[in-house]
Amino acid sequence: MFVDRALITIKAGDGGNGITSFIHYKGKVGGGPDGGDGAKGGDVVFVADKSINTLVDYYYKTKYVAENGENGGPKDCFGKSGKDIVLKVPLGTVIKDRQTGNIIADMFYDGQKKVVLVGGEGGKGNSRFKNARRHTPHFSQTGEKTESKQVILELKTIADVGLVGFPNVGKSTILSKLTRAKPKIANYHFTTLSPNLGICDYYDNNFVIADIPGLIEGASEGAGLGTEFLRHIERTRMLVHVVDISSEEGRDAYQDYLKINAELKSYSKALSKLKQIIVANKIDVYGGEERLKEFKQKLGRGKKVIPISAITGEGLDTLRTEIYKVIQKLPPVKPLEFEEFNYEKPDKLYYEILKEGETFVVVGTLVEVLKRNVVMDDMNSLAYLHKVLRDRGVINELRKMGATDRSTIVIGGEEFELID
Ligand SMILES: Nc1nc2c(ncn2[C@@H]2O[C@H](COP(=O)(O)OP(=O)(O)OP(=O)(O)O)[C@@H](O)[C@H]2O)c(=O)[nH]1
Ligand SMILES: [Mg+2]
Repeated sequence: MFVDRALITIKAGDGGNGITSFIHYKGKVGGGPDGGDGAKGGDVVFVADKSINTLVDYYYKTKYVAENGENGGPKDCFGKSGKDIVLKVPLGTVIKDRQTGNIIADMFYDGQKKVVLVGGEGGKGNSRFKNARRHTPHFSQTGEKTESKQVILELKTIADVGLVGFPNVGKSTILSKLTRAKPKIANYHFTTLSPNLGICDYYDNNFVIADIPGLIEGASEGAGLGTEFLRHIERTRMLVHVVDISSEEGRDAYQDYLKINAELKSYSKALSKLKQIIVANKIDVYGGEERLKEFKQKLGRGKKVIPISAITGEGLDTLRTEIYKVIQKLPPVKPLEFEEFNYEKPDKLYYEILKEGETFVVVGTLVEVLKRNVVMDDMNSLAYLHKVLRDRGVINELRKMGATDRSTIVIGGEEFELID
């Protein structure tokens, strides 16, 4: 089954907890602290892999959770880090945040890697809180917890050329003749239900052609197969617009041409602006030459038409050369241009207060940030520290937990008194 869109839930691993523990010697009590740190949780990583061409795996399995970090152990044992979870996706997969629709990554290059969710940090064990004055800290830090997220995976095929046209005009037949691809071909509408890709050799060069399901009038309103699959030619460099010149289906090639262009335009302005090569297929059918003349007349002088017969092979060499000539002048296929969206850790400035008697230790990422930004023997810097603690609610929280002016407040290894 071909799946080109999936909604999945991902979660990075939680950080393991640090533990509180003391050294035990045989027959001796009162050993120092030896509680080890908890370990970091695993990340959620996406990797683009050219050997995959559908998102079908993500249709069947929709929840992906990285391993949690282990808790610390006694004897200063650190926990084991949680394993990352690696999700392989086809080239051209766009990862979006479900909630905002923001683009997180365009997995464009083979082997491209993107860490979408970072595992939680491990908590510190009690041996980390020992200092000259505090020999036996009875507290340790919990690991950082992570949140699950929903992401949308959307495949935007990477190809140089896109084949567009009504159903049954011979798009898949053309692909099968220009490349080694073997798409399904049949004399009915909507034979092609999902994109087919093929590589067309041109001397020492080659280019990739994408064949997509046929479009019909009103596709943008959901008629036929709708326009969803146009996503697969959105990033092509040019289009080959195929019309059926046989009129076997009683349709007029020129009207078809106008209708397809209108559908492209209502889907996306950018798509409708792509350079097109107009191809009149099935020229082998009786009366083809005459209808070709008529078609050209209606199109007007400025427009070039390449008549071909995908069945007999007539005109295919000309078409191949023409495509090559056009794409050579066009910029290569590029990844999407977008403002990259990254998930913030939920508790980027999180803190926790650990209490032991009259000592209160503030720990967490907030403290790490402060440690980097505050110079302890500078008055201005200390005023800043105080302001941050007040604004972040740390001082209120300390009061609530029973801290008084006589308490010792430990922040980043430094001791303070509580002032409002
Ligand atoms: N006589 C003639 N028949 C052709 C030619 N090219 C394709 N056909 C026939 O037209 C029918 C449709 O061909 P496909 O290649 O499946 O058409 P398509 O545009 O891919 O159709 P959808 O996938 O349904 O959109 C088949 O029966 C082909 O054999 C041609 O040059 N001449
Ligand atoms: Mg087809």
